[in-house]
Amino acid sequence: MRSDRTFTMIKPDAVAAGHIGAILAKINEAGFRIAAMKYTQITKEQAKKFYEVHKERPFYDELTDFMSSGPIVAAILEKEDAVAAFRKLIGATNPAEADEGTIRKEFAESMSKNAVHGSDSDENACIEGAFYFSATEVI
Ligand code: RTP
Ligand code: MG
Repeated sequence: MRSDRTFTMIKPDAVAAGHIGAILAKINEAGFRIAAMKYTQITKEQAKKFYEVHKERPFYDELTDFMSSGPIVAAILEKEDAVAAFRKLIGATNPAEADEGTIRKEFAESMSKNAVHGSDSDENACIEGAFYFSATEVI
């Protein structure tokens, strides 16, 4: 399992607020290389599949409604220890607890509308990247 890749989505709240460019700039400045990128919108069914690990959680329905509510940017990013480095860059799930300088501190509205997703393990980064990109779409 490679450890230099993670998967991210710029979520519908941040896309709707016009933050795609600013968030990509922070990702660039932090030294991530973009290996794949797509502007797209997923259906409720696709969101339920993507977030299947959370299906027993109380926020599953709200989360999958939200993630299918508007366009997103999906991307595979490369950097050494990508998963941990990217989760540090995005900050805590709840923006009220996110450190200064993190993407969620700057751009997230709330716990549910929290601007970005970042994979939580190398294995999930691989699974989540494959959900959006075929092998030939990863450069
Ligand atoms: P993500 O997967 O989006 O990078 O966020 P995360 O690891 O920090 O958080 P996770 O526990 O995986 O939860 C996935 C997303 O579900 C929403 N959530 N809402 N209302 C709530 O209590 C609640 N808890 C989680 C968030 O949008 C979170 O990013
Ligand atoms: Mg997560």
